[in-house]
Amino acid sequence: MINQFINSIIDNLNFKNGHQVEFIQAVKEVLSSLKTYIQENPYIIKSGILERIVIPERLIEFRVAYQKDDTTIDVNTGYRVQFNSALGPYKGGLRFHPSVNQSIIKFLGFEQIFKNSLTGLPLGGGKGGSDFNPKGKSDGEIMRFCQSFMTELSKYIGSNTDIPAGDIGVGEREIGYMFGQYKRIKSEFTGILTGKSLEFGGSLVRKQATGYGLIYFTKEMLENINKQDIKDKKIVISGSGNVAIYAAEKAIQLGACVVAMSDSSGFIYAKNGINISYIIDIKENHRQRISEYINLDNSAEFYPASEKSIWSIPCDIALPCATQNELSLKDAEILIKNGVIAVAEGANMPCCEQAVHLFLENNISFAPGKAANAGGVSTSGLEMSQNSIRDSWDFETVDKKLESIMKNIFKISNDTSIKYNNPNNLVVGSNIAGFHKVATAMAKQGIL
Ligand code: NDP
Ligand code: 2IT
Repeated sequence: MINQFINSIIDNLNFKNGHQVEFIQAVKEVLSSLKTYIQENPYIIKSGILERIVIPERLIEFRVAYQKDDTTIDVNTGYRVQFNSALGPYKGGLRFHPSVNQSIIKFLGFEQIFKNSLTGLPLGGGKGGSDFNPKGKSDGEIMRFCQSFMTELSKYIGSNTDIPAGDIGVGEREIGYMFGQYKRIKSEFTGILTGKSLEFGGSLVRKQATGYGLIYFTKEMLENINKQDIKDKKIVISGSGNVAIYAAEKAIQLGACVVAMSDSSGFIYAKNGINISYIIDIKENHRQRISEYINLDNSAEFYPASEKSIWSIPCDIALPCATQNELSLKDAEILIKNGVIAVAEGANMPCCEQAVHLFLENNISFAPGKAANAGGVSTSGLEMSQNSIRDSWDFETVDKKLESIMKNIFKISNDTSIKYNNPNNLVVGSNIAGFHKVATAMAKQGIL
């Protein structure tokens, strides 16, 4: 009966949005965790919670044009999905990547609802971005794109309405240009974006937050489930952007050894451990490709993406921190064969559905993204608090709050997995825990 009900919601989505494969993948993953919860809570069906929660409150799509340095015109599509505001103003990042479309934005926005709920902060779920490709663009082109994007987006956001932040292709530089344009249009200096520079309302630790939070969560999971320490563990991290870099930095601080990192061109393998300051220099200071690393450390090797998968490198812990569906069933089989004991998602939905099932079947500790990578948005919430009270907290204060939020997310996900007869299954635990608060709030706010 419950199965049939859930299937009918997914069938209906497939009928309307069958081409939005990432969105449907994300919805299926959440809904299939909720069976026992729905059985015990008839209000879910009575209040039409599932039928409503899978439809965004609003989806905005707009044209973003700007002039390139060579005077030609580059035309892109911009998006903002305002998915669910039951718990607070819409909150979630902006992604600039050529693969961005409605499906990607809706899957990210849907995930964000439950992630933000898990943080315990008053944040609704949203996401946005553009199919704009920042690679190879000059600083002037990036600025003009960001200004054009914000000219339109400014109509729909506000510090009590919707507060975007960064994601793939959007970091401190882009947030700065967008903040400047918003301020210029509205004559208003408010915290409408998070991830700002420290000089104008940014929070200490926001840059490090997703990566550090991922490691705080992984440490907690290892200690509680595996009864092991992160120290001396061999770690493979995909990506070399914001999340990957600071996950590596914190893991190394805690005595782990990060042996491989990647970008879309391939991966580097340094069997005695990567020197993260070289990666920061290559990626943050020079915006270069990861293969540059072998010029700084001649014991390291580079493998092009077309030749070998980063997941073929044996490790104790795998941290996919690049993009959705980057870790396939085949990759999962190889990781398990090579003795992996834990996998934690720094990216959003990086492990394909079958890979997740295989990890769970093989009792590999698995931390789903909406729990494990929630440190970024949590610290965005802390940035909003500081902006509201016109104050700024020191590094240690914010870092301690982040660590305590991550420990709490682990605890509620783990406790919920036990309560719903799926001990150690943090997919079920985090989905039910995140869903419970949003669904209860929706029911109490009436049929909207
Ligand atoms: P960045 O843009 O800083 O870095 C992205 C990294 O992933 C780069 O190394 C990039 O390589 C690689 N990558 C991106 N797309 C692809 C692709 N299609 N194939 C292969 N490699 C790819 O982004 P972030 O580090 O901020 O984000 C990484 C992931 O973490 C995303 O899934 C994001 O949604 C998620 N996330 C981010 C948070 C944040 O606070 N920033 C918070 C929570 C989750 P290349 O440069 O070659 O493209
Ligand atoms: O996926 C995410 O949680 C983010 N990109 C961060 C969102 C935020 O609002 O800080």
